Amino acid sequence: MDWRLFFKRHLKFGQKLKRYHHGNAILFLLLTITGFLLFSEAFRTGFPTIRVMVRISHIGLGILSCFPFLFYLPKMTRHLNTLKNKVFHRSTLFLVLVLLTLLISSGLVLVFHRDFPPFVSTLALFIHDFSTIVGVPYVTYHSFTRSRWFKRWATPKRKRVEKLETPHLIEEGNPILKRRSFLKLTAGTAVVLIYAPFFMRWLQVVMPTSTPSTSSPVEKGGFKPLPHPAPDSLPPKGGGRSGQFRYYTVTEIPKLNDHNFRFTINGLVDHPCTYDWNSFIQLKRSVQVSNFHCVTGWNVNQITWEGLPLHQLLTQVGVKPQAKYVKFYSADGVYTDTLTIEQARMSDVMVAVLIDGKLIEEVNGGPVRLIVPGMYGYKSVKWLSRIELLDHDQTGYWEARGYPKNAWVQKGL
Ligand SMILES: Nc1nc2c(c(=O)[nH]1)N[C@H]1C(S)=C(S)[C@@H](COP(=O)(O)O)O[C@H]1N2
Ligand SMILES: [Mo]
Repeated sequence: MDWRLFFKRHLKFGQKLKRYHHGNAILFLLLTITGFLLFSEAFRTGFPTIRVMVRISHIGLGILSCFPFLFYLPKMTRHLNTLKNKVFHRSTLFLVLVLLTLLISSGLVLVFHRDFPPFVSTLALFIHDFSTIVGVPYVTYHSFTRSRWFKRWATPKRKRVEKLETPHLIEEGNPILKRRSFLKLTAGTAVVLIYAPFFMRWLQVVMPTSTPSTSSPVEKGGFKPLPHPAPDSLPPKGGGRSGQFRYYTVTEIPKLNDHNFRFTINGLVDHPCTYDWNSFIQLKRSVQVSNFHCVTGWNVNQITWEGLPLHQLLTQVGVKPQAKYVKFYSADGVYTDTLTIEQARMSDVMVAVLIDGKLIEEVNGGPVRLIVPGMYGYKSVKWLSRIELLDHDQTGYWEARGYPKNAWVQKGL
């Protein structure tokens, strides 16, 4: 890479193109790094405090990356003319431009996803992921095979001198081309192998799983007896959910079973109480169908939840007049969130136990999680173990780390 290109004035056409190309390459590298951090589970757990900062940098870099692209567009016709006879070049250029357009436009939709209907953000997230999973391996391959180092390696010294003197004939038997295409193929295979695990991981995230995992204690029968699904719950009244959860946790998944399970309501209430698994599943449940939205853009629709409406629980325990806030604790010992008492009394806020007629899976926050359908997912505490009524507000886990206090999915509520 020639750094001087960035500081020179009055560049020739080819040099200008090179400058955009290099600018693009640097931005793409930084976007890949920040994007990878945002996608990574380990980063969510390890560095939650800087997650929001990384998100802002990713968006800023994304906006910057529009510039080389915009500067290039008016020069595109002239560039294409110079590539008239290079079919391969033209098609890779086309691929790169399509990928960039997809990445930039879907990225913009994701930044402003509150202004779009949820299905648009689901689609934008899919496009953003997909163009990344295609684009990053391609760019890795491209930067490697175009590097000076690779070129030198692919062309033996003796031949390099020769090359200067006599132009090569492009024919099957040409040993240099043979060596080069062999090495390119090897590099290509290596790149595919390196990125395959990421691709598989992404597929797992977005594709509907036909067979639910049976590895967690929840499904292995760690919870007995199993709660009996209501007729509305199985078969699910909502017809079965559409879309995939992206399973998030900022801690290890807490190991829960029917022995150590406890569910407590205390604080400013008349009758504080703690339930064990047996008594908990005796509580009266109801069924609702609702959608789930994450602030990062994915949505799951038509979920049939069965559980305890929170307003009903609050009435049972008797809320003291001083109580103005309701705090939710996760059994992971770290994650908490708080609602105002008015929000907590909304009819669709639920302490959920069954999803589409089955006990909620461990990764999904089971056996008991909160759901607040009107707000972003970070209000929906997983592995819910305690509800406390308070007279003062407390900042939730992600809110303390930069997520907005206003978590309403619909703007203006
Ligand atoms: N205990 C706990 N609850 C949590 C989280 C978490 O990391 N830990 N993540 C929140 C966020 S940001 C979202 S979007 C949803 C994700 O739910 P899921 O992992 O079942 O998809 O859970 C919320 N509740
Ligand atoms: Mo989220």
